[in-house]
Amino acid sequence: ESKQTINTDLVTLTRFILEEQNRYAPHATGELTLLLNSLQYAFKFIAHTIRRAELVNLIGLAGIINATGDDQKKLDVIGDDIFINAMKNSGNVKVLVSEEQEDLIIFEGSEGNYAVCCDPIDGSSNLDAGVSVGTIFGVYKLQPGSKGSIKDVLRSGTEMVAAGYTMYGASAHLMLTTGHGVNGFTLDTHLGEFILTKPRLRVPEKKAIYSVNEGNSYYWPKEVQDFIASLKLPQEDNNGKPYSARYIGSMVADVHRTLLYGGLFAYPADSKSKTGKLRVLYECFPMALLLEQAGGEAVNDKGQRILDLVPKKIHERSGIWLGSKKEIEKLLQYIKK
Ligand code: AHM
Ligand code: MG
Repeated sequence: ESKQTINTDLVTLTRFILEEQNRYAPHATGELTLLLNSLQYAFKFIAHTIRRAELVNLIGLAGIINATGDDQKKLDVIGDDIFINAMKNSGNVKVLVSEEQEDLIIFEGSEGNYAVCCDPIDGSSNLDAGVSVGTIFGVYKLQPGSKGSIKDVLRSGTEMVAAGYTMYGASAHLMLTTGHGVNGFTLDTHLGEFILTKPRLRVPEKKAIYSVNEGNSYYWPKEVQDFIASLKLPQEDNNGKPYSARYIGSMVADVHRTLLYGGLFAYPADSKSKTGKLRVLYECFPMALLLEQAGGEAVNDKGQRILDLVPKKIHERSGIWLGSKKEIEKLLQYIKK
C-alpha cells in the first residue's frame, strides 16, 4: 500500500517575492514586487499561447479563414504584443526595450520607476518543431530623477536589479534573480501559479559539455577553433574522455541545461558576425547575471566580464561564453596563451 504525501505549503512566486522583499528590502515601496507580478502574467499568457499555437493554426488550415483575410500574426509578434501590453499596464514600467522593436518605447502615461529589456520569444526559429523557446528579461531602476530615457538602459549589466528567463518546454520554467542567488519556479497550469522548485540553484563547478554552433567554425578566429578542438581530445580531468557536444539552438534551452548540469555555452564573434550574434541588453546581460548569481561566470571573446560591458546602443551584440567556473577558467587560460 503506497502512502502519498502532498505538499500543502507551496511557495508560489508571489509568496516568494513578498518574502524576499521583507528579507532584503523591508522598507521598499513594493513597486518591483508588483512589476514581477506583471512579468509573471506575461509569461503565463505567452506559455498558454505557445501551447495552443499549432492547434489554432490547424483550425485555420481546416478552412475557417480569418474574416478580414489577414495573415495570422506570427507568434513572435503575438509574444511581443503580450509583453508590451503587460508592461504598459503594470504601471511600474516607464521604459521598454524589446528585441522586436527597433526603438526604445517610453510609456508616456506611466509613473513607473523601472526599465525592462526583453526578448519576448527567443529561439523562435525552433517553434514549429516544438523545441523549447523562452522569454528573457532584465530590469533596471530608472536613473535618479529620470523621466525615462535611453540612458536608463545604456548601463552596465551590474546595475540590473532583476533578471531571468521563462523557458516554455515540457513545463514553463522561470529562473529568477534579484541579486540574491537564483531561484527556479515551475508553472502549475492548474493552479495558474509558478511554484518554487529549485531554491538557491547553484551551477556545477565543472562539466565536460560544450555548446556552440559548430557550423560556424570555418568563420571562427584561430584561438576559438583551437580551443574547441582541444575539448575533443581526451581530458585528464574527465576520466580520459573528451567533452560531449550539446546544442539546441535556442539560447534559453542551452543556458537552462548549462545552469542545471554545468558545462560551457558560447556564441563567439566570427568573421561573418563580427560583433557576435546575441544581444547585450536582453540576451547576454540577463543570462550572465543568472550564471554569476548561481556561482558560474560569463565573459566575452576577450575574456572580459560580460556584466561590466556598457552598451552604446539598445540592440548592441557581443560574443559570449558562459557556464561553470572551471570551464570558463579553461577558456581563459586558452585565450590568454
Ligand atoms: P533570435 O533572437 O532571433 O531567436 O536568435 C537568438 C537565437 C538564440 O536563442 C540561439 O542561441 C541562437 O540564436 C542560435 O543561433 P544559430 O542558429 O546561429 O546557432
Ligand atoms: Mg533572441
